[in-house]
Amino acid sequence: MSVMHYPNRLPCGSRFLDLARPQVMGILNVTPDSFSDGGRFGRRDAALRHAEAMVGAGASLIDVGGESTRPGARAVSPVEELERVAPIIEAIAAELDVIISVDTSTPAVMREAARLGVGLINDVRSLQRDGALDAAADSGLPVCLMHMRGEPTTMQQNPEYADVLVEVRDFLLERMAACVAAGIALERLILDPGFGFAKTQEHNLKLFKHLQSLHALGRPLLVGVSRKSMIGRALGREVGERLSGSLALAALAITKGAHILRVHDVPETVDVVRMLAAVEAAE
Ligand code: 7PM
Repeated sequence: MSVMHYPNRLPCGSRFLDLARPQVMGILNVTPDSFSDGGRFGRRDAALRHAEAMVGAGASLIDVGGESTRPGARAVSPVEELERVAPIIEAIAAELDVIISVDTSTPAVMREAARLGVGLINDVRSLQRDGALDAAADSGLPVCLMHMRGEPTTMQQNPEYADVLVEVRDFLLERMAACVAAGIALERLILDPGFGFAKTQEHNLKLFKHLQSLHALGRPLLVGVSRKSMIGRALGREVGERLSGSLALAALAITKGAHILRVHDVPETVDVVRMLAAVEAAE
């Protein structure tokens, strides 16, 4: 038999991501407000234990983020961001069999994270910072491009779109072209509509309803809606009460062809993925 072609296996550093079935990305925030007890080493161990639990529950990716993208959050220096994420990335790379994703817009963090063994760059700013395209290109890693307008601090101040679907698609197309021009092949790109980033409730719901239209861009889709305000607004639930809404959207995202779900609640989301797969496997 000749060498098989695996169009659904995305190379992520030393590992492969199977895009033939939906994959769960577990969120690991390493901002000072998370894992705050126990000082620096206590934080690293707590983060590692949380990552380990998510991997054990079936996450194939762990998204490590050190810059809070929260509206109104204080800007973090590249050094501070690196001091937060580097020890966690090192610990996960040494201890766990999982693809590490780094949630960053900072070129220096991309370069160092690639050296430490991450398999994916997840940038909510779609490599628009100075030097980010080159840093990502040099890493050789796949990149998740996410739609956002403006900056997290101000993005929710009256976002307006003539047609949110068209504008999200055109933005992603423009960033895809910028990546190709910088030497990042299309085959390395993952796309994300950026739920909750510079969007009203109506924008978020419309984007979700028509998620399938983004398949026209020809690349795998990542969806991040876990515990977000769009669930809070639709259901009138505080952030700690959004699991059912998150799982409903996880099931719907898979039904609409999403490839990667970025979530807080890994065991529950993996059950959703497995339940849908069981039904799909029937005659
Ligand atoms: C406050 C507001 C805290 C928003 C955290 C967030 C996404 C992401 C984030 C996403 C990709 C969250 C977000 N969201 N990366 N990073 N897609 N690719 O709720 O939707 O986790 S941060």
